[in-house]
Amino acid sequence: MPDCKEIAALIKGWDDILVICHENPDGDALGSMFGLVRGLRSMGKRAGWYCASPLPRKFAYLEQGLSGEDFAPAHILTVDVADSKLLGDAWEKFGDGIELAIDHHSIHRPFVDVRWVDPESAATAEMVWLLLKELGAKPDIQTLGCLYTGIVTDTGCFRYRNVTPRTLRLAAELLELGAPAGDINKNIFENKNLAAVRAEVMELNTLEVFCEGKCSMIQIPRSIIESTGADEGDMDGSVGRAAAEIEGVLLFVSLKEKEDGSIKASLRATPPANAAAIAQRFGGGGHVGAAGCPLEGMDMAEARLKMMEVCEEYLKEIGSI
Ligand SMILES: [Mn+2]
Repeated sequence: MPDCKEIAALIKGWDDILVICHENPDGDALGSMFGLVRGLRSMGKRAGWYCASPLPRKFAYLEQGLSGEDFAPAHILTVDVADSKLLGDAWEKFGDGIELAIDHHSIHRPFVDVRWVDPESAATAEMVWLLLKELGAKPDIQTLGCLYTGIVTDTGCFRYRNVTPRTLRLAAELLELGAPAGDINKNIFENKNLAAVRAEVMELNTLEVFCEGKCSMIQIPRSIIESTGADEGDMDGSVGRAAAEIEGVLLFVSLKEKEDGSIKASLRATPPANAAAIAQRFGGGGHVGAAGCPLEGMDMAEARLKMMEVCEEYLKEIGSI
């Protein structure tokens, strides 16, 4: 697999570059995408972006001041995309033209020949920062903010186990150059509207604990969103996640009903439990500490029972119950 230097050498010769991230983007997907686009533009290259989903309001600042450009891309790459399925309509639109994938997911499923995948990186934004330095890009404050956003969101503000000494060093460099870390932290972690808080309190009321106290689960039916009028982009799950922080809980599952009635599970795990191991049983994926999966063909009640069954089976397998 090529390393950062080789990827930089490849991109150096490129122009008219389209950068794509996954649908339902998180802070790392968007921070990596907009950070890379800005960095490439600082080198005088023409670069644009594409995401199959609308930009969540809380991340609007990542795009600010960045003019859209209409051009036929000569080179296309993806950032933070672990599987072509996560590209949404970008796969049909641009799939044939994708030449490079930059990603940090350990469960990356190859969809292009040239890949730079580093599961040691806590965020794809770490890799983008290394790449921009290698390229000699001149990051402005907004570029630094994008990269910081990617790192801070994928590490839960530097709290998760994926944080390495390098993560902190790379983030420190961004701060040294002027990334407005305090403002970004406030915007991402301490900034919620009232409807979102009310919705999350209702979520917490659905809390169930099972498997001898080692699993916790909450449900987010559409009725919660509808009755509170909460904007889903403003719900960061922090109230609901209190369920993951209960003493002794190894696995936390949040079941969310989407607009079309389908159910999606988000999982968080504390060692020795592995969230991705559960998600993979349902055709999903993610990291050891956090993962997600669809629960196809199930309504909320069925999803709840099935997930309880699989969690129990899994905890027995790893000897935790
Ligand atoms: Mn990521």
